[in-house]
Amino acid sequence: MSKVFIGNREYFPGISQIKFEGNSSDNPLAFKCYDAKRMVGTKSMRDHLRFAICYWHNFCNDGSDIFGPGTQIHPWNEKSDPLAAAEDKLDAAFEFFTKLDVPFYCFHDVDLAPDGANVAQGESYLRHMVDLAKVRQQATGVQLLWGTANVFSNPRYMNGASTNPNFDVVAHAGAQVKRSLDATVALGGENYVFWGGREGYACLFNTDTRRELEHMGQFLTMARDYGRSIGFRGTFLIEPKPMEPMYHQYDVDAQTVIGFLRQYGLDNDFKLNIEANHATLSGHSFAHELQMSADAGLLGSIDANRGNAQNGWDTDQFPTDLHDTVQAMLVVLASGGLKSGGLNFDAKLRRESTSLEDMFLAHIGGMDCFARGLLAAHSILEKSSLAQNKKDRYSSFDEGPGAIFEAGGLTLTELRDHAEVIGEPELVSGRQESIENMINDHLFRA
Ligand code: XUL
Ligand code: CO
Repeated sequence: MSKVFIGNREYFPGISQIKFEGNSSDNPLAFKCYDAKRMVGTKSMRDHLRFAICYWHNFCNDGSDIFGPGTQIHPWNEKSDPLAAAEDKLDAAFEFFTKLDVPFYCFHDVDLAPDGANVAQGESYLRHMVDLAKVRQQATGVQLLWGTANVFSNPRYMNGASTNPNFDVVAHAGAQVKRSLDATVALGGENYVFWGGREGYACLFNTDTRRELEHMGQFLTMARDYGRSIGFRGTFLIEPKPMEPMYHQYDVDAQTVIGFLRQYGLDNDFKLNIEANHATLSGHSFAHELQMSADAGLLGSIDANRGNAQNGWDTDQFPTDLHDTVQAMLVVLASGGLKSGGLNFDAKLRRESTSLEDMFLAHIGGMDCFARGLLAAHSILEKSSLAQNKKDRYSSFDEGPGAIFEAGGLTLTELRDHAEVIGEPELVSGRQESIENMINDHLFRA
């Protein structure tokens, strides 16, 4: 591709297409491991990893936090007219996507277009931006991994969106989800995400939790039905998170969400979008949350980032921990791959990282980190005895009374009688240290 920007202006001058240069390269603006076309097993790295860039952290935020204003100056943010600024932002975004050569991107409705002064204006702004995005998708081949609605920033959502105690607010959330579903379908989005940003509570004693959860089930059912009625054939995703911004959020973790989806009969249409930093906020590991989702057949997609081990907040840092990515890719590969999901970098630059080049460096690092994780995980699954050892560990359930127990054919009394007959079982090592050493060995072979 000779020209990797769309409009008349280049927003990242001096940075050309990021290329794979291999492990020996010292060029910070090159991939050391991510080689899109390289085959790993039967699929290319590009198809295994299905990287996506998020709109919000890169093009909408400027480093501001609760203690001070933004530190990052963005050339796409110069115009005072919000629609004109949104158009510049779109061009900058597609230049960035193509220079990094990622296959996908993700957005909230209000990332792409200004919110508008009322429902109709918001819909019309979004339709305008969707038309422009469609042209840019066609010109570059970049596709939409998922769309979503931001139903947590506007002050009206301070007490939640679908779980708000005021029905009129629930209606506004409906309007935003409807326009976001329309946008996602118009752009061929493969998934549609619900992150329950303020679906929860700050005070248990002014909250009817039973009623709020029923409203959430009802709302998601309506969204599912509307999406299907306009031809959305992709996957709906729920992104668990236990807290931040609320003290308690209903979508605490994967197992809570799986139970909720089954209770409301939504588990044929919905899967989970697991975010690494949300997993650690809920007191679990990233790999644990992926495994729980995979076990339920509901692993949909991933928001790739990491937290900070010392403070535990949702710091949304770029993934750099190889252990995290190997463990994640072990679960992903063993469960059959990402299918229609992807690896969306829901990660932001540190407030102190103020150059536009930092955006590239952060994504290059994250992509290489997952590529290395992919290679190590593939090597472990191909060459080590990990899977066989796990299978062997449960072999007492493969035949005899164990198999009858699994099939539901034993009573508690028969279980007791078996214990009496066999006496004290022998202690069998779980060999955890051997597994941990083996993962490290494969990491440095990858
Ligand atoms: C917030 C978060 C969101 C969702 C989309 O913690 O992860 O950006 O991914 O609303
Ligand atoms: Co996220």
